[in-house]
Amino acid sequence: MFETIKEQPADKILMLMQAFREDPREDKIDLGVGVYKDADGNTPIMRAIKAAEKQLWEDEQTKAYTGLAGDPGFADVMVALVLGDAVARENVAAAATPGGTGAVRQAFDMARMANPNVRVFVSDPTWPNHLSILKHMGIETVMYRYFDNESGGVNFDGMMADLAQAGKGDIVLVHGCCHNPTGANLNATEWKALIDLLNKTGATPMIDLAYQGFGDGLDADAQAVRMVASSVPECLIAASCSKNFGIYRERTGLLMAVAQDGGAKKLNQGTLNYLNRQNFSFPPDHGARLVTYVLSDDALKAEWQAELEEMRTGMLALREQLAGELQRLSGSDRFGFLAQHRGMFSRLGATPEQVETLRRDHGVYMVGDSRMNIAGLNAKTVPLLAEAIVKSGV
Ligand code: PLP
Ligand code: TYF
Repeated sequence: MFETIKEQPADKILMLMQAFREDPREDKIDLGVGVYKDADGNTPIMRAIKAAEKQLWEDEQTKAYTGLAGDPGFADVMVALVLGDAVARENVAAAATPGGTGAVRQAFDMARMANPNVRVFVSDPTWPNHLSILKHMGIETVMYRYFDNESGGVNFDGMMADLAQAGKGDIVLVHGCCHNPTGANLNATEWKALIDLLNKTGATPMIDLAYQGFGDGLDADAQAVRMVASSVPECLIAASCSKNFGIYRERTGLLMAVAQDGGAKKLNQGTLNYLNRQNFSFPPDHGARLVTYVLSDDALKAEWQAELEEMRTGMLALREQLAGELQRLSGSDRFGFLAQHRGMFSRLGATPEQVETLRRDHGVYMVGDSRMNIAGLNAKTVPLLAEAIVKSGV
């Protein structure tokens, strides 16, 4: 029977990872998959996580099942980290999920339970997995204009015009900060205007928050999410702990359903529990427990924040250096957007042919749409990349 299944397209980002590994060149540069790397190209276990693991090994007495929504302590610390005091805790239903991806998937599921004909509006471009999960689920997807290739910023007027077409029963998916794949984000005024539009149309926002702490800081990166959650009647938030806690393979995420009507929490919590049960029963616990340890202990939390800040400011410095080198070599300011972008990624704006030239002639691996993982650079490779970019005619 299996032969009736069509071959599925491979994940382009993961294919690129494989191609990089197989390239024998010593001076190759990996700007592919979105994993943080230090100046030596390593993805270390964060200090606070290592300490929490040691403590957990000492403390943990059982590995019996948790609840369907995971450990309630995890939901509490994560709701506080993401939402601060923008929304009353009793208005937030939350369930642990396998990574941010699990939260995204369950959010789509919940939206479809609410409206079998739901349309999901996604930015053009967006994280490819958004599109592939929606396609797999058979959910109608509508692209809204987002990235402006000319300026390297957001085409906000286009975005607003397209989102005016969304209505009640539709989902508008936005990236809470550090847009993947472009690095271009809305400013506070634009967020405010977007919220007004959502309230006017009645469409429900869904916020994917996978990089809190990688852009302008932990609180600054949550500002938009908090503004949205406190200003619309309902929203969904899919938070990932993979990047900001460096626990990618532990599969740690949280799906939140926020409703201004506190009475809705019981129903929403039941829905989130139900969805977990249909898909995998109990969510993974190890990563969630590490996050709970770190966020519940002042010393561990301070250590984690300090290391996250080192990572964040390191990426910002690389952005500045790259924009500066490119200005020097190209004699123009047209790459200035690289310093304005936030998070791990920037879309360079190169053609597929130029991306291929960069790979073939210079050993520079970026995703086909010219997305670069800034954390794949260090102070020594930035000038090499800048030279390769200019030589490739970008
Ligand atoms: N959403 C976006 C936009 C991402 O870039 C990622 C990245 O890894 C995720 C969600 C979820 O990641 P994970 O499932 O590893 O937590
Ligand atoms: O966009 C990225 O590179 C990260 C990591 O199927 C990732 O979000 C890449 C591909 C994938 C899952 C995660």
